[in-house]
Amino acid sequence: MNVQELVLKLNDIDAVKLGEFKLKSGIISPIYIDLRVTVSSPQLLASIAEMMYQKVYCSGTAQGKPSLVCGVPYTALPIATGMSIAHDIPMVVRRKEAKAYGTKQLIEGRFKEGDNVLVVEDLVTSGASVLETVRDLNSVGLTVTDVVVLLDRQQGARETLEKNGLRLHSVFTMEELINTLIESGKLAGKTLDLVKAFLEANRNVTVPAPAPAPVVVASNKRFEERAKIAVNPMATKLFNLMASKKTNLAVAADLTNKQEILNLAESIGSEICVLKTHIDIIEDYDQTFISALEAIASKHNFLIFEDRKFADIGNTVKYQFENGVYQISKWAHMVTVHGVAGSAIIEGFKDGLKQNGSGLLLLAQMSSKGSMCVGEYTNQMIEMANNNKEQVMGLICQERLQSMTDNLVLMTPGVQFNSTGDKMGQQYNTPEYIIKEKNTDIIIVGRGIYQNSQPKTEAIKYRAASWNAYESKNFN
Ligand code: S5P
Repeated sequence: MNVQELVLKLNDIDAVKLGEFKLKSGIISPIYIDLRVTVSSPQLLASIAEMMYQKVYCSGTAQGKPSLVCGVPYTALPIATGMSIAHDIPMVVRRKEAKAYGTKQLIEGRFKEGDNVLVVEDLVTSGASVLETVRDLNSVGLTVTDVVVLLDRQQGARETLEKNGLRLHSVFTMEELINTLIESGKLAGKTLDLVKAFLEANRNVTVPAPAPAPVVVASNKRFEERAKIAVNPMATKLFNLMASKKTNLAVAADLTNKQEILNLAESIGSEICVLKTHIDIIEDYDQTFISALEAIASKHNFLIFEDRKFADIGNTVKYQFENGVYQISKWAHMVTVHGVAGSAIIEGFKDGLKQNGSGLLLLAQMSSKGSMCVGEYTNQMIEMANNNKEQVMGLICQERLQSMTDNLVLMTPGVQFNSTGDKMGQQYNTPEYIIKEKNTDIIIVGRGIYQNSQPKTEAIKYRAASWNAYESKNFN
């Protein structure tokens, strides 16, 4: 099959669409090539994979056969698979997002450092997506010299990739596609004018370098230093409290009877920096509970964290925070907030936070199996925290990502010494792993302590494990 025949076949299966389409880069285009439909035409798909392979290895520019081919979900994945099977070249797959749990691999498949990878994409526009793929491959020690695509939309990708030391091979360009459509009478008149004008106007799209891959990094500052950087007053208070009391243990007091919670607080109060409540699970709740808990908190010097997980519109969370039976804003030093409603939710807390100088903890990642707080959602939560430093004191997360700044307190639930999980989706890691490997600041332990027959003895062990892990880190 030659290029003209291929283009007409793609046109026949509706892979070429004319109209108004928003590209990933945000540009509106009058022509859109949707190669996803090729999965419905296996013969054509096999030919595409072969033509792409030939383009790289018969043009004489590529240096020998690659060790691996890399497919990027979704469109290019079946193409790369076809190439891998036909030429017996093992494949790796670059995930769009690293999984939050399990093996946490960004690149799936077996490989060794230094392996050369041929990146296979369906099409390139500006080259930004390819650069992201290359970045992730490089981050695990793989090298990339050649990139093959079916279609080069001729909007700057070739130049951008060249600048980054990458050779781009394309089976056909947008110009060739359009010429073929014109010659066969499939593109004419006003639509043709629109397409031509668009291509001319968007010939060279410059792309900013892709954002760095999400990596777990340690803070090099001690809590005392971070207290000075923190903007939210409760974050400052908590950093100072941890530094002076020498504890980064928070306990989740998920008991349903107020006296049981007070007994627990009294017994472990000396070991913790924070006591976390779920106020709405207490069966015999009344206002006396709060004053009693506050007295214990000031005696033992810990803060009270109400894990309300607010998630509604600003107006509703304002009521939920300040009113109702619990009047949370009056006593909680910190509360948890989900980001599903968008950043305007913060507005609902502004008045209430002033009452206590308290702070918000945004749920950036969750410990439960199948959590949807991953990838772009996590990034958005970090951004929300960075944009609202006065209100947001920290994040609930499972790891410290590069974009999590030192002013934020990072708290991690899902911690136990001797369990990997429960029957309801909870997943556990050890204190050492969370503080030392995942670089967060505070462990939150619930059942590991309050269900133990000796909660105080157990709290002492958790405190020592997480504080020693903190002290063993490298600081400036
Ligand atoms: O992702 C999360 C966020 C939170 S706040 N996973 C969690 O488990 N939590 C809370 O931490 C949860 O509501 C519970 O109160 C505590 C963990 O308790 P454990 O008994 O599983 O240690």
